[in-house]
Amino acid sequence: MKHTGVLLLLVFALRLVAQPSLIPYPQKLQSSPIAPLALSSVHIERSASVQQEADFLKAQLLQRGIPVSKDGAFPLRLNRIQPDTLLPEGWYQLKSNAQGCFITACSNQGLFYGVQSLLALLQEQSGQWHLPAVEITDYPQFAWRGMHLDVSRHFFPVSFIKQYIDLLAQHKMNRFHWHLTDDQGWRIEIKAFPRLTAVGAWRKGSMIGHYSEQRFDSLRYGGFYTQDDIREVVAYAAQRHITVVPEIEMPGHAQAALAAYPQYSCTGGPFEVAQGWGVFDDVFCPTDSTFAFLEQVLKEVMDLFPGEFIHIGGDECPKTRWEACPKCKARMQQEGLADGHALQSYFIRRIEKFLNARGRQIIGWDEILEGGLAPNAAVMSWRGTEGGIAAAKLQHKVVMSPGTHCYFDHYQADPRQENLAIGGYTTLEKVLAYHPVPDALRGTPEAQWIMGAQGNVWTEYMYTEADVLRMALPRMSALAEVLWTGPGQTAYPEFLKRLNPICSKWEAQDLHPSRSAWRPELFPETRQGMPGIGVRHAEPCTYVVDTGQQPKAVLDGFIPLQGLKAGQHQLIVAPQRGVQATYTVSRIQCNAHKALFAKLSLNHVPSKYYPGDGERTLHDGIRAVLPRVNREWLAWSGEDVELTYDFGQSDTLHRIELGVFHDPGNWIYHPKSYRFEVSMDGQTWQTWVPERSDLKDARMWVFENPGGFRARYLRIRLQNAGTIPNGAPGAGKNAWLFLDEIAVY
Ligand code: TNX
Repeated sequence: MKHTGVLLLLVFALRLVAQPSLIPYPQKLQSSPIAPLALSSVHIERSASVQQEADFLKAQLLQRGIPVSKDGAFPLRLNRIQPDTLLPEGWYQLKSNAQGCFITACSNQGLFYGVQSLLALLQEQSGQWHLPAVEITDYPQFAWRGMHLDVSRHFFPVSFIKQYIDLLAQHKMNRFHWHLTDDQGWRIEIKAFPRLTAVGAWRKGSMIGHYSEQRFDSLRYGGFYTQDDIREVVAYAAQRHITVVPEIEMPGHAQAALAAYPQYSCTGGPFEVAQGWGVFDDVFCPTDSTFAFLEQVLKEVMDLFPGEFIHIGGDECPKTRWEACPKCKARMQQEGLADGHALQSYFIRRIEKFLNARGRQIIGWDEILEGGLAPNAAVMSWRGTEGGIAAAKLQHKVVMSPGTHCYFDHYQADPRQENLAIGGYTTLEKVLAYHPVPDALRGTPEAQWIMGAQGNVWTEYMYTEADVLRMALPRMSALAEVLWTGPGQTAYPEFLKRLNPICSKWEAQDLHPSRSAWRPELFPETRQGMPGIGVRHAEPCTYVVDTGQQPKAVLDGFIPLQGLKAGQHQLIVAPQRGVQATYTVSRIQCNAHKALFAKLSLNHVPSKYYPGDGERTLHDGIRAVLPRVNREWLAWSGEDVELTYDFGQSDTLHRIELGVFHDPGNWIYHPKSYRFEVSMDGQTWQTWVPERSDLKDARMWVFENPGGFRARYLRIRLQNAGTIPNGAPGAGKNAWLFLDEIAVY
């Protein structure tokens, strides 16, 4: 009897001390079997130099309604001990038991991380706060744990920047990369050059919709931070052991600055602050007066930002103006510079010298490697990992931020169910699987040059604070787990379980994280040659095809498309145990048609840049909605395309729907001509002339013979538009021919 009682108590306690929802997860955590400790009131004890962390903790506790007083019942102790060089930076220990909660560290930073863990451990149940009894030993795996935010494309007020910094702090991140200047707006007050913000912070309109649509509104848009604002943010971040890394873009992405001071361009202007996104030709002209201007700007920047690194941009600088500019030519001759890349390298080196002389280091995007890396520069690798690898081999410090895993402006789930984004496809699972040390460096001495990684939040398509939060959360959590806990340490299903209550907390605070990772992921998949829809989800799922159908179980993560009536269907997939909220349902439109099950061969393999899923992409039942997710399209540059279908036996066909695309701004053109041929034996071919054709829809051309025609083989010949005509973007280059689902009925 007695034993049963103890056992029950233990089971009850264990249930309550389910794995704590900590992200990033500590290096070592031991849960004690004793029941969580009820906190009615607490008092804070601290070592001498720990005022700031104690104040922070107190404010956080009061915010949660936990009384803090000198004679509070439960002690929380912040204990700073002698520095130990053997312990990694940020190291701390946390022990909580019936006697109190004891956080020990050799640095205030370590204590701060202990405080963050303590706050994350606190659980509220019907108004009563509990702290589980645990023992934690913890430290980070990477030194640079960063998040970036672009405030140029869209501007966010100081109140939001602080919220963002709070989120970094919760994740034990320690670098906030503040992208303050770009073509679409200069956002930092510079006393010596007031026009930078009076003129450069405001644009006359903004792009609406996706870049490929080239549509604009005509609303004045802008904003900037005063130097007081900046000081406030820097101090706020410092209290949270976060260094703010300001970015002042040069020599490219400078149009807003040049709108204010056109004399620092090659042509003299005039310019307007850019309204559209992209890369612009007018950049800083490397004259002495431009350098004097930039040095003055950087002086004020250094006064505001005490951190070691100043980010000087360096990316996407077209050399068009420089190549046509007498001042640039003179500079190149005088300095013995062979080309535009060498001139860019000269530019960056000169700025580096200026900053180094004042005790600062530069960091720049990986283009600063081109033409020769400045002697002490750190590199942020964004165009994949090559830049990072090259810089590490040259023994330069590196922050990894490759587009593939660290661009949180990319889609995080099926674009059909997401708000508009720039493109790409970077799921939460993919971020969690990221390893900041590229394969090529792993296990080599050069790996030590990789300081860590950073998530980038470019805001072309993030108009509001809610947009930023939805794109940054929870991918930031996955990156924090990688950078602190370590790469490859965490299984995705376990991570999702830990993340769920954290997301609920954010939701309660109106900080809405994306819940896309909780929806079943749907994608075209072929099994044993048969097309279907692959389903990836943490739980068993059911599906219905169209409404009013009986749900069926998804078996083996696959829904076959056989047996569907010809035509368009909506497939809805949901977790079997029930739909808890709308975000757990996924939908996809599929087209059942004859070409789904035909054998398709192509005369040319598609471009390696748009390989799709091989020829299957053209008959997988899924029509690409967006032209920006590479895997949905096949594309050919300059080539004519010939598709041959074998339906296995002769059949009656009467309608062909051709998924095409036209976007001259991106060098993509409709086919110049089309031709259809049919055959019964694959040897002798006859031309098929459709009775009706409809080319009105830019994305789908339709051809029909309502009476039908018989064929076993069908060949479609599409002529590439060829060379892009004069006056159009990319004139003289090959046009792209883009194809997607080709449905045959
Ligand atoms: C490239 S990343 C840029 C940014 C854009 C971003 C959009 C980098 C150094 N330059 O200007 O906002 O792509 O993903």
